[in-house]
Amino acid sequence: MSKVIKYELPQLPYAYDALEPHIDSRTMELHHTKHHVTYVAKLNEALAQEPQIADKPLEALLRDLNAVPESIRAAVRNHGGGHYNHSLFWQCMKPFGPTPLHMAVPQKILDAIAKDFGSVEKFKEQFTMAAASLFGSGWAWLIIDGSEKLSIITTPNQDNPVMQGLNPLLCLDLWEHSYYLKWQHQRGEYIKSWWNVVNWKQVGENL
Ligand code: MN3
Repeated sequence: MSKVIKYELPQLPYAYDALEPHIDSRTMELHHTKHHVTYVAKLNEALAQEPQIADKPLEALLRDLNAVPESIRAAVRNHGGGHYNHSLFWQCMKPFGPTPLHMAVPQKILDAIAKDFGSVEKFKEQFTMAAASLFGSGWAWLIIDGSEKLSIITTPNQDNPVMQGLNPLLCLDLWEHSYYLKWQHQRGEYIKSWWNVVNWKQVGENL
């Protein structure tokens, strides 16, 4: 019998209040213990119905959703996507440090961004614009494709680049639950604030 993978809520690599004042403690706590936890529970629930695919790693399921039985395909897409996206999102942030940007960004990612966007500042401008103009709930991503080219994409709901055969390096949650308590309708303020807590070292490791 194949082993059924039971997903668990990952621990945050920092305290709920560690991203203050850029991302508030209450939002982090609710986001982690109410939203993310639900994606995990519903993913487990779905996979329990089709145990023959439940030994496949989540990334493999998301890369080939057509191979997931139709009865749970939407659940794996939404809740599996939700679990994957939030797990990456937590890692892509870290407590704010006063290190100048050009020193915080590892050389490897600095070079890759310079090649495809001109500079980190230009990349940030483009990413911010893409994130601000996404309609409704979804995510903004920095991705790398099969030919090693970096680009910015947005996805609706809990869809992600893995589902398109792309590899994510950095992601930003644009669902209102990730900023509404602090910023209400001002998504632009949330995005601006979020840049202060981006974990560039992790982005470099994702490359
Ligand atoms: Mn979220």
